[in-house]
Amino acid sequence: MTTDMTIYDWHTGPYPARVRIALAEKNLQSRVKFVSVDLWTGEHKKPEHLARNYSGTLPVLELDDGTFLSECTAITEYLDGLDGAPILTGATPLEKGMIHMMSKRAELELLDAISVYFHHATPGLGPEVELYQNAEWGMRQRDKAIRGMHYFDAVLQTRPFIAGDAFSMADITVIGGLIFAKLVDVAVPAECEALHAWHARMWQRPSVQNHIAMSAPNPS
Ligand code: GTS
Repeated sequence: MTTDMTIYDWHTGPYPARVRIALAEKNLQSRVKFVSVDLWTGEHKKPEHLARNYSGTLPVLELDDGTFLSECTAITEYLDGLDGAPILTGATPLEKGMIHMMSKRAELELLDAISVYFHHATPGLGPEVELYQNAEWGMRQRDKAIRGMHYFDAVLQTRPFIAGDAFSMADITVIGGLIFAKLVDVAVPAECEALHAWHARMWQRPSVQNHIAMSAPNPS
């Protein structure tokens, strides 16, 4: 099958993971060609990538007609709608509202907070890329992420998935948050039992397993 989409990303990145997992859930991988943009050398801040995405982040989806889509939520919406049978972003207005609310909350309270911690309170991507760092702000965001974990634990005590009774984009966003948390050694508190149980279930999903296998460091 010929590809009709290109994804610019970095294979171990937690945000790219969101789109890779969505692609696998939708069984669309064979339509996509992947192009690596090296975060560790700051390739994502160079003019060539800024022309794809003003914000200078990954991932970016390029369509065959040259249209660029960035932001994981927007890319997931697009992919989910491709076959007219959305399974990740909701079918009814209420499902859509809940999924977007919970996915945004997962960004604000967990994934983006961990990202700020990484960029501000650790060496991040190194001095060439991290031109401004504020360690105190980074540590506050780490605390925020841990509070977020407690919040999602409370949510999962009441329902099987982050936005309701079915797996959705909101679960994928929390998965991205926990992938990032693991990379930077921020552990899920032991008392968050519902979050731990959900995490174990999510890591059994073929889409997540596949991503983890693909993003494992090269043994050589
Ligand atoms: N809101 C954006 C989205 O949802 O796509 C955030 C994207 C983002 O921060 N991507 C990371 C990035 O480009 C990629 S990764 O950290 O997950 O690998 N970071 C580089 C930087 O300099 O911010």
